[in-house]
Amino acid sequence: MAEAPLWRGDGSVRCYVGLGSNLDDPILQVRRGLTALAALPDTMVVQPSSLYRSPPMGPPGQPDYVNAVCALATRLPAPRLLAHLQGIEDRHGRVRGPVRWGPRILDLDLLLYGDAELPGPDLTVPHPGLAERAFVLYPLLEIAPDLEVPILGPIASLIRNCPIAGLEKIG
Ligand code: A4P
Ligand code: MG
Repeated sequence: MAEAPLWRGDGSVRCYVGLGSNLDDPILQVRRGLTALAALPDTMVVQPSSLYRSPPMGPPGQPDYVNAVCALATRLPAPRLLAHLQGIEDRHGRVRGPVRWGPRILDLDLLLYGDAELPGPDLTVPHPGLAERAFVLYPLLEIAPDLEVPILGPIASLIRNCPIAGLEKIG
């Protein structure tokens, strides 16, 4: 699908946000997350992906996840954008528990910010683990099949090395 002609030449940055939820009606939570992204200041939604269901990566015994990615055009600097994403998580009732990769109502990760390579730890871009996560790569492929991921290479190559591993498109 052709990208909308948003803010061409005005200094906005194309970035990609990953959304995930496996608590409290995950489909609704991801939809609410997409709505909240559309309301961010100095930012426009370029294209959301379909929603996908996937088995949990991390501790077993938690519900399946619903995931999506969304392309944005933003004039926010990356740290400001991350702060806004964390604000959305908090307003949606996200509780940061002690368990790594434990269940969550809404998780928003900044996957890519233009061509930026940011080493973290408060903000690592490209998002660590992106290349191993089917629930990130397949939705990205859907909305940006020609995407060149900084450091890692073309999305089509990354997909070839990432089994779909139970990921299912749910619309
Ligand atoms: N941080 C650094 N870089 C970034 C970035 N690019 N985007 C820092 C977002 N945050 C970034 O994040 C922990 C810290 O990472 C923050 O302080 C931030 O400054 P968090 O959201 O508080 O905690 P988290 O999400 O539990 O941590 P983590 O390790 O980033 O988890 P992930 O990578 O988000 O994975 N299984 C399926 N099927 N689908 C999923 O979506 N998600 C997770 C969480 C586990 N299993 C999953 C899924
Ligand atoms: Mg996270």
